[in-house]
Amino acid sequence: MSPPPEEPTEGRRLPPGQYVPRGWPVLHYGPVPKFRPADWDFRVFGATASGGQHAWTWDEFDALPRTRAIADFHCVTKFTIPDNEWEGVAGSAIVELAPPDPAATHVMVWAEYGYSANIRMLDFLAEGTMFATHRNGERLTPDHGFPIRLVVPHLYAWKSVKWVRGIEYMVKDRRGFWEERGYHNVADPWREQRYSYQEDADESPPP
Ligand SMILES: Nc1nc2c(c(=O)[nH]1)N[C@H]1C(S)=C(S)[C@@H](COP(=O)(O)O)O[C@H]1N2
Ligand SMILES: [Mo]
Repeated sequence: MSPPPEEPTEGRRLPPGQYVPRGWPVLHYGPVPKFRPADWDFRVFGATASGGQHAWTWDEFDALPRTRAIADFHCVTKFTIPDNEWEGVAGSAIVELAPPDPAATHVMVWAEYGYSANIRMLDFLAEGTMFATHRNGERLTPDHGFPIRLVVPHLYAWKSVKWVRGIEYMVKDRRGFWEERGYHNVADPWREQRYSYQEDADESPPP
């Protein structure tokens, strides 16, 4: 599940079937949302420990404690962008500030226009998982998810939701946008988990 230790980019092992393109492609479904800081908030809802919701304004969210990680980025359409330096707010920091009910096992990450992706709580808490605001020292551009995008470097990039507006803690797994449309529920690129027909029974959400 985790990538091999740091090696030089030349000759480094990529997940099966992946290649390194020129540049950083922009890929998403639908239009790029306009950021309106006064209307923006980040909500934590669903199975919270308190039973209530948490919300941060843009200024509050942008002032949360920050983390950095260097990681590759793997799209299921087979491009891999190596060595991105991501900076942002760790999933684990959100869990500390807005704790889930202990029964919560999964997180649905929600974006503008209703895009969503489900991940396991362990993916959300993994080292490297964060709501990124910067890549390689620069603010994200609108087409790459400004003001924040999730980054889950150890999973295929459709789980790295752009334009995130909130998360839902779940006590039962449920498919997100692409997971409902034939993509793998777990999405580990090292195991080439591309499509839902490849899922083992224990990798699918309950009926
Ligand atoms: N909100 C949203 N996030 C999204 C998507 C999308 O359609 N909407 N597409 C995903 C897919 S399939 C990929 S490969 C990456 C691409 O990120 P990039 O455009 O920054 O390369 O964003 C992911 N995040
Ligand atoms: Mo993708």
